[in-house]
Amino acid sequence: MVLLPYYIMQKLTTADIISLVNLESIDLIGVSPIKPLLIDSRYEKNIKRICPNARCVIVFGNIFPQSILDACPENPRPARYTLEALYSEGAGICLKISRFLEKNGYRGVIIPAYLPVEMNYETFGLKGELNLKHAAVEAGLGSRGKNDLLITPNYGPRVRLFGVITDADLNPTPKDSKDYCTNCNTCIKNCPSGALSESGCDPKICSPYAMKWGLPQILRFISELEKETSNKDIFKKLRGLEVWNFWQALSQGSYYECFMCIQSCPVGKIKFSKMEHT
Ligand code: B12
Repeated sequence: MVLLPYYIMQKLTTADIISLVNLESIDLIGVSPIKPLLIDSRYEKNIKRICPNARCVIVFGNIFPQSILDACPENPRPARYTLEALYSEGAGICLKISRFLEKNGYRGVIIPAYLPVEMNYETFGLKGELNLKHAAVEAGLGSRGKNDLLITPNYGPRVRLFGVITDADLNPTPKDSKDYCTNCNTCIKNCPSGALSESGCDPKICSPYAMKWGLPQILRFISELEKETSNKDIFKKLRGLEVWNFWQALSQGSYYECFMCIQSCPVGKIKFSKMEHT
């Protein structure tokens, strides 16, 4: 048996990371310098703590297949299932990047792409370790659209984003100055909750509507339960379909039932041939 040394300190390049990730069929990848992302003291303190001497963020996106999104809102279950698969796929690739960086003597800290987020009364769990949309814009993956999402030239907003912070001195990929949002307002017109407007997305409106079986709805359910006066009615509610749906969302980890701001965007949309029934 040959025991290889765990790591060899080596100069890494952005091309090394791109070729590692290309093997995973990821074609949306870039590197953002860390500095422009530290827009407030919270991010600054946090990044110092999780990755001392952080220099940049490797950011990539995996594609959310459009046909699955097109099945919403009639049936959001395939999209809910796919979302979890996308997050697992991305997490696996982040792990590969992190291990690769460590083998070369550098830190590689994965930014949670979704949950967990820090829970406090200031941000109400609505702020990530780092803003991945911001990182993606800085790395040249696309531009910020009216739907408040990253719009990429080829897939529109139909990409999930992932990031690994590192102290390796990688060359940033150039920022793209083009605006890919066509300003057609389709996303605003199609937002069923009214959360989207010219001034962006209001998370207080989006969250309870889109996360149909998430925390805001669990809290509403509990406060309705508190109003019940008889034990019989309490138990009836506890055995009802809402609790089954909460159980399903909690055990599978998918809470979103609305994807309209992603689905409705015309940028990069595939025109599928019409289905013919004979
Ligand atoms: C918290 C969160 C939410 C919250 C709050 C949303 C919000 N507006 O931030 C809720 C639950 C509502 C939510 C909803 C959704 N989310 Co969300 N969410 C996150 C999470 C975990 C953190 C985001 C964060 O830190 N926001 C903090 C606030 C302050 O940031 P901000 O809104 O960007 O505000 C700043 C900017 O507006 C900035 N700003 C304004 N204009 C511009 C322009 C540029 C160029 C820049 C750089 C900055 C900038 O100034 C503000 C102050 O800092 C990220 C993952 C991550 N770590 O990034 C995913 C993430 C942003 N969500 C995502 C998605 C897809 C969704 C949903 C579509 C859910 C779904 N059904 O799948 C909806 C879309 C809502 C919408 N249209 O915006 C994706 C976006 C992918 C993409 N292509 O852009 C992410 C990146 C998850 C991922 N890993 O892919 N989300």
